[in-house]
Amino acid sequence: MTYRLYGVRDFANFAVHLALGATGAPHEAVFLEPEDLKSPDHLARHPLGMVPVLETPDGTMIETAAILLWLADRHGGLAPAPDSPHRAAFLSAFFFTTSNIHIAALDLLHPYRPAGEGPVRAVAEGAHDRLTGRLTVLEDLAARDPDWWRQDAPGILTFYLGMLTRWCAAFPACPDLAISLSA
Ligand SMILES: N[C@@H](CCC(=O)N[C@@H](CS)C(=O)NCC(=O)O)C(=O)O
Repeated sequence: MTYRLYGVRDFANFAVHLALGATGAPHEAVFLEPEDLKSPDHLARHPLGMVPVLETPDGTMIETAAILLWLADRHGGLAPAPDSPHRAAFLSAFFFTTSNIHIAALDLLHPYRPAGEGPVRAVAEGAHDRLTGRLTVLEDLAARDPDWWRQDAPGILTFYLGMLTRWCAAFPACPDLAISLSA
């Protein structure tokens, strides 16, 4: 079966698209417009009208982290295998990224969401500080067990983090609070 990935350009489907490409498995990407996400057709795929959505032989999947981990387990080579001694460190860093870094990135990109337009600057500055601190934590985790962090063999963590850091560099609501990729 050909995987079918539903997404919007530059939304969270980007990491899944990179992972699908790395598996070499047949896949197609269906790009929607943001205004299509709450259509009955898409709400039938995702109860909140979000992306990514991946159609697989085992059924329709939602949630970026779940999809990435499922692809890694199914196809191998994109993360330490369940019996690998590096699995524990990898899972810690992967879920640190999906929860702590992704959530902070959303506040940098959409600082009006928590409480409207009033505190936008304060929310964005707080997000920038949290991101800087949390990326430093991730660097410390990587230094402890760099096996899953090899640049010659990018995997699902690299794809996820690459997407998040690209967002934080390219799309912050306050341009002066962009996260520097070189830093
Ligand atoms: N926890 C979900 C979040 C997905 C998510 O936030 N998707 C955004 C795009 S990056 C979305 O679909 N936004 C459209 C909307 O909220 O209407 C996941 O990781 O898949």
